[in-house]
Amino acid sequence: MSDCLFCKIIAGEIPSNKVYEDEICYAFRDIAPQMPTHILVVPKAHTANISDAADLPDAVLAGLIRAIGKIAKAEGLQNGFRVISNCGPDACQSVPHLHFHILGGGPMSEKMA
Ligand code: DGP
Repeated sequence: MSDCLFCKIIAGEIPSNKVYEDEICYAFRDIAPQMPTHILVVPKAHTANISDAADLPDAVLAGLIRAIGKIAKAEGLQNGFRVISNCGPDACQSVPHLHFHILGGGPMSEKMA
């Protein structure tokens, strides 16, 4: 989508700190990290969020989860990490392109919201 921030990052039109890329997804460091490790994993195909993710092929959905696991290993998050995908206004989704936050690098609260 031409006016989508994350589509522009994937296309290299806006710079990003890339950590991983394959045919399905692109991953880069969050501009405002909330943990020592805070990475965004986004599908190259545009869809707004999980509510619309049924539009994506199963191979893309599976590929995203596989990529998250690979990235977490490569980042040394053996002690654990959290994966969050904000969906819609109640969850404060600010960028309407499906993305998964990988958060780690230290202990987190048991409380998730
Ligand atoms: P969410 O609130 O779940 O939609 O998360 C969007 C995240 O995207 C938020 O943590 C900040 C991050 N972000 C926004 N703009 C940019 C950008 O231009 N570059 C990078 N690297 N991250 C961004």
